[in-house]
Amino acid sequence: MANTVIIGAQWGDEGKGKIVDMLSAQSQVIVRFQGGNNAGHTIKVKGEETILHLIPSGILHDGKICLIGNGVVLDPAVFLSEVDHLAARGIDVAPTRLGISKKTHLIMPYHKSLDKAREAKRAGHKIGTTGRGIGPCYEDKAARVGLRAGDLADPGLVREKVRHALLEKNVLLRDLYKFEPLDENAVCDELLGLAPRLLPYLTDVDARIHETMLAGQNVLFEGAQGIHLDIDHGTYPFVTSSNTVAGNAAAGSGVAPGTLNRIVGIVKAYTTRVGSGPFPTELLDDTGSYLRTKGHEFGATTGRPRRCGWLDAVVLRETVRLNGLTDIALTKLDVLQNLPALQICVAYELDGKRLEYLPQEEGALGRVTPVYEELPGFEDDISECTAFEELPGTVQGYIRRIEELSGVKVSMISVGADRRQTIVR
Ligand code: 2SA
Ligand code: GDP
Ligand code: MG
Repeated sequence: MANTVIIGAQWGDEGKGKIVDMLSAQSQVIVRFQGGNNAGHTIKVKGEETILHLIPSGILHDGKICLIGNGVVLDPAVFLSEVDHLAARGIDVAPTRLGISKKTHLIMPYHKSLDKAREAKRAGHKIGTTGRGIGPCYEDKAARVGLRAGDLADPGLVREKVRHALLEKNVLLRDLYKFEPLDENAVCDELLGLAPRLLPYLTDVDARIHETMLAGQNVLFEGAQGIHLDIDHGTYPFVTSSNTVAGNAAAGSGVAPGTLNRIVGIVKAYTTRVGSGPFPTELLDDTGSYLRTKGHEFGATTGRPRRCGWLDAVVLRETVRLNGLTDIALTKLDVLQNLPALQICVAYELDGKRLEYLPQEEGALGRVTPVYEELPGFEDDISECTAFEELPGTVQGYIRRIEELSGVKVSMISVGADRRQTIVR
């Protein structure tokens, strides 16, 4: 299988958790390389659902090593509660199989306050963040004032960095945003109180991945969110604060780009988006509600209803180009059952011109009109199909059309949330 990167090809929630869980069987190490607990990755095994926000989706496989890379932003309390939750279910979460890079930046209480305060202030043009402090934490990383996991071993350094941070953040919170300022000692004591439990998990993630690769074992890189939420290439400013593109699997975990040999794009058979921002194929009608209800399209972290729409091949082609997809895993195909016809957006129209690509000027994507191609719908229940040939001809046609439009082979087809409901071609 080689070293594989899994990325969300659209705006997130494509079913990355399910596919990472499945491919973990063939990997020794599974690594998260960006984002934080804004992510909600769902895995279903024999009817039992697990939602992971920080810990890699390989954790349900005995003996696999799960690592959190330097590109992630980590909320210490959320990490420990996820550990406790899994441990209570009998899953091994010992530091021997779970590690955090010493270079991983920590989400602090003032990051969460600032995230919420800024969203509240953006009345009318909210980004729709998850409120988990993701953006402010990455801001501090870029400003070179962040706390990193490795700092936990040095209480003096933690106190100095928190004091420095609060000098600025409390002015913003109190005077600009009219939010509660934070107490320096309380912030430090809370974090340092968690340190004894966190320190055993700290490790040299990049060195461990390197050793795994040298031993000829496979490493799986688990992307979060989706390509069109990328801080550089997404629908800016309605994006998350990290690079979600496959290239960041290298920078966000500390491996050489040449070691990444397979890039799998997870493509939902339709499109969803949670939060604000342009979404050309959005359906604000009964079909959109049908997809939301049948696909259970509600945020796995915040519970927010997801916006739903048709598959967008323009979005998909850009994902193929930005990431060099070697293959596609097509998910939630079963959700399309019983729709009279299926639409795929193949191009846009903007100011009377046909576009085959996403316009890059801010706001322009919000003004395009999708150009649709109609394909026949299907009525059969496909959720128990185990081979491509068992799928109805119309469904096979839909998959082949996606391959033609994207130029990439659909090598996995997901027809239900459970691990076993996957067709491998
Ligand atoms: P943030 O919190 O700063 O990263 O928010 C910025 C934008 O990124 C979007 N975003 C997401 N989009 C889809 N899924 C995500 N994870 C959760 C899920 C979302 C949830 O699995 O359902 O529960 O609401 C995720 N995380 C961030 C976010 O909506 C903003 O548009
Ligand atoms: P992720 O963030 O990409 O991991 O995706 P989420 O977990 O946020 O959302 C995907 C949802 O779809 C979860 O509830 C999954 O259990 C579910 N799911 C994944 N694949 C399929 C599928 O093929 N069919 C159906 N019906 N549900 C699926
Ligand atoms: Mg999700």
